[in-house]
Amino acid sequence: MRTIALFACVIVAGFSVGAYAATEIVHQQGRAFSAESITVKKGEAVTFLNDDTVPHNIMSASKGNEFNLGSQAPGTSTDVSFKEAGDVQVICAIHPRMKMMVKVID
Ligand SMILES: [Cu+2]
Repeated sequence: MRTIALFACVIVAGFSVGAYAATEIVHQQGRAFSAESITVKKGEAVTFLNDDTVPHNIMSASKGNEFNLGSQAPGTSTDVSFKEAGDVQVICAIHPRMKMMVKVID
């Protein structure tokens, strides 16, 4: 159990250090996004990885950054790049509780 907790800390630390890495990875497990909010630079790609046991349908209706990945099967990932600066509300069309924010900066 202690090993698992330690491993989780390493992952969290890795995420904050890599806040401006070329590609952010957002996981979907337990019908939840792995982050409530991430910050990316304009034009940067975010990888949405479905590592859950059920399909998800990630989408956004935020102006300038609209996208809809359709049904995403477990074990698959899709890259999305954001074209406009601003706050992008990302949701899952299947699971209303799944919400996150992508903050796109210039
Ligand atoms: Cu979902």
